[in-house]
Amino acid sequence: MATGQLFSKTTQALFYNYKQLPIQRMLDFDFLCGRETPSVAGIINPGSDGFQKLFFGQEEIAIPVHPTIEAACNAHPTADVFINFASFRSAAASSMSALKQPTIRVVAIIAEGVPESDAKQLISYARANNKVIIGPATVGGIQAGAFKIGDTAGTIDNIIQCKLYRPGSVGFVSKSGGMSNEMYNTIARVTDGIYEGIAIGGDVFPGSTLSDHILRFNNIPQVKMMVVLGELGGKDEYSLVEALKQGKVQKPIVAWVSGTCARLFKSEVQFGHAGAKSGGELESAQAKNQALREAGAIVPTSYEALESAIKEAFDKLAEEGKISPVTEFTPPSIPEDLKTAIKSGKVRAPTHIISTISDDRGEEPCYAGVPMSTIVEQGYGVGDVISLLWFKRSLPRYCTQFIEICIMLCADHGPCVSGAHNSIVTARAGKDLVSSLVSGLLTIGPRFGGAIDDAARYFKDAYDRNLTPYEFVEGMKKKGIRVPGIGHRIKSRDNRDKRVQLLQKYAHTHFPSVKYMEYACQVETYTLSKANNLVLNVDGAIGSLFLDLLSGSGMFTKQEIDEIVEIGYLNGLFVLARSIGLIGHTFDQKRLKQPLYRHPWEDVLYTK
Ligand code: Q5B
Repeated sequence: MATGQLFSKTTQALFYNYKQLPIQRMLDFDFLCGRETPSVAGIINPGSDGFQKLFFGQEEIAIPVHPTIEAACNAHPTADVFINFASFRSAAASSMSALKQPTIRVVAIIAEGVPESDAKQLISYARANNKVIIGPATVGGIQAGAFKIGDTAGTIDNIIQCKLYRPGSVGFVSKSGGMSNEMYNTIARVTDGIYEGIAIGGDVFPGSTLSDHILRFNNIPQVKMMVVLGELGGKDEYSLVEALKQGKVQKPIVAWVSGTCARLFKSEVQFGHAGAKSGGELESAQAKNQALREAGAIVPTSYEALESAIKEAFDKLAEEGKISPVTEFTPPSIPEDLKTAIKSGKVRAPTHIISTISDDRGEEPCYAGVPMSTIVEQGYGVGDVISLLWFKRSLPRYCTQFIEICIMLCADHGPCVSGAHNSIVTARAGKDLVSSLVSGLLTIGPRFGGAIDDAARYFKDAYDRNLTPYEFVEGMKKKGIRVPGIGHRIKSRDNRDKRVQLLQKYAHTHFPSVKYMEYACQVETYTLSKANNLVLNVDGAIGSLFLDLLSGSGMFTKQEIDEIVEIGYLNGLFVLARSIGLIGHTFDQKRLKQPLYRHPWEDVLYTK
């Protein structure tokens, strides 16, 4: 790289902290300039690694993510710029760590509020080791058509307008990042544009000074003139005055120190930057402008006259034949992000998912249109929530209470049933909660707990077709199908299932009609005539009673009832309820520190 050059069209950076927008802006700038390689080689996201997808023009690229600065530098030995987007709390430590890496040459520190003592240490280390710091409290810098730090120069539109996608002849340095955006525009209007622009940052102790960059620009042949935008406060501009006096700068400098209005205030004013306050006459904008003027810089009489001063200086160089014509080209257009295009109404895109039960986009989540606050403030219960999320409507309280009773009654049925057994064995095998729960849930099916839907289907079909219990049961037998909802391993005519009785009692009291349940009871009377354990079980009771709820509540059309039965909503009640018990069994085993379960040999019939 030529003397004085900080960057080139092949410069690559390591980006500290994952900040999607500034990284994407760097890559968009690269594409605009026709760079062949992305200017961000790697991202350091402390503690995590992998890849981050970003766009390079129209293509998506995967940029490696590294957990430490060392790892990133080892992986990308040619990336010599470190762009530090750490917070002010960790900016100093991470910057020092980057400066200590042999591969890193330039460190840009974006954070504001880095302690001055830390900044001084960074500066002295960088100077002793021939490294360059830009910042702290900076937006960064840009070499037109080659390399850009983070958010420098703002949006792509601004970059195009300021022709920053190709080099001009002006070296620009300022304290303020915001003002540098403004100046890129001004300079583009009256010259052939920026060659390089740096914002050194507004802190009292910047990592590199105005004169550091001016002296650098002086050595870059492509830079034909320089523009400096200083500000009141500090003495940085005087080192430039000194350099001018010593004849170290041979190219024209147009300079302006802003903050001349400070005198209009009665007391001292602190402007936006930490360093932007006048400590005395010497640090005032007027004094610094005067000193620069006397040292040979072109200093206009006001900020408003700065543009014409730049124009004059540039035109003079052009007249003297010192400006080579810029090769103009139309930069490629950057494809707009889909999100932005949709927002502006330019495009429409098909969605991939349709959802009708809940919405989390507004101020508060809604279940079937009912906001969370209503659910809480109006004392909704779990039954009401199920009613909203499963049935997409607010059912009457007697219905939602029935749902809650089903859940309470089916929450557990001891440790010996299939589901609990599986969860217990899984928990004792050292598996986690979700594995133990799921292993229990997987037993729910046509024999255990998952007969509610089939019970509802068959009872409904038989009742609606006016089949007698005899015709129904014998018809099922002929087809070789056990009647879902009938039969139990331990419950019988003499040991009735209390849950079934409680559900029936509730329905008798609250439901307008229990015709399906009564039909199920008639079926039970018939099956009990065959065997003592062929009782209406909890699945059969819930299945038949839910038919009564659906048809008796007047809240569902016939078509909706058919759909609910067809899709099979009702096993969901058992799944939801029994999850409570399965979780309980899992915790129980873990609390009791139960060892790995092994089934006893004595309990297995080994035979051929
Ligand atoms: N037979 C439940 O059978 C069970 C018959 C039948 C006609 C029937 C059985 C069955 C339908 C599915 C059902 C839900 C497998 C049950 C639940 C939750 C639980 C569990 C808990 C909890 C029990 C003996 C004879 C045979 C069979 C005949 C049996 N069922 N005929 N329709 N439904 N029911 N499941 O006792 O002539 O000798 O060959 O599949 O509704 O899961 O607590 O444990 O909360 O956790 O093993 O309550 O009824 O009887 O198989 O030895 O059969 O009766 O054809 O006749 P068993 P098996 P045959 S509630």
